[in-house]
Amino acid sequence: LLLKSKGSNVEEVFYFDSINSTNEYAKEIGRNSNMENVLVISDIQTDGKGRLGRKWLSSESSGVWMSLLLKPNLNPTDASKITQIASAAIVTAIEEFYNLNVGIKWPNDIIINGKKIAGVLTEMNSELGEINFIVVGIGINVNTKSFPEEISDIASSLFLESGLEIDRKKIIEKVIYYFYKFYNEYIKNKEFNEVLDINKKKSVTLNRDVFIIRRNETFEAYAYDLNRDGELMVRDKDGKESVVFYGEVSIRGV
Ligand code: BTX
Repeated sequence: LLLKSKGSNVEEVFYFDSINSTNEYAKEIGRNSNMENVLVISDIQTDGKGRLGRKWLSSESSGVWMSLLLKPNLNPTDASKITQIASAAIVTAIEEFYNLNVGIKWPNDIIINGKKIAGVLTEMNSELGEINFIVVGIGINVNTKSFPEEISDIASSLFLESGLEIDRKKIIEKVIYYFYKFYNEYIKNKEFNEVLDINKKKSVTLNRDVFIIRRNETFEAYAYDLNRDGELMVRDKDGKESVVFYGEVSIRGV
């Protein structure tokens, strides 16, 4: 992999044939060393993770399963922007290789034709209001030919949607390239607009009714915008507007 020469900040790459979860491994490095900008990649994961304790199927080497360990000088409340940076990078990279219309289901799912082809899992370790490290995990179904029945209705791959088989290395390089392009813009220049624009333009969440799950209560609201920080703005039936936090939203029909 030419990751070090392609305009990325990656300092070290750990490559595995098989591992439980690249996020877990990257967190382990984060806890036990001062390294940063470390990329962990595995051909197969035996215990891939999604959000909220969910599982991410990655038992075949047909996808990209990777995690970046970052140590940004950011406020913990800004960590969610890293997810949006990753989503924007994935979409931009995919559209360079495939003639596909890629959508972002706010904030972390990448959707094509209504099916999930990639996801982002961002995990943060912070104390006393400071970030120790962030791990951003990226899973992309690249050349996957079929999915188990439990998820075959909701999951798809770039191959299944396009008929094209592409070397996973190319996808990895492009995603990392765009990730650092957007990340450096944000960390160094506090410039988040391009990422925000991509997240808005590609959103499959905006301009429709969504379900919000808040403190065990579910309500329906109209998602009308992302604010400057990339948070979802919704309007409920009484016209009351509020900001939705990560993990609170589930979108009907997608
Ligand atoms: P999520 O919680 O939004 O999505 C998880 C849900 O997606 C599952 O409950 C299941 O319904 C469905 N699903 C499971 N596997 C797949 C798949 N391969 N393709 C499409 N849909 C699936 C999304 O979580 C965040 C996923 C991040 C995965 C990366 S891989 C590298 C890194 N290491 C790790 O353990 N996780 C991240």
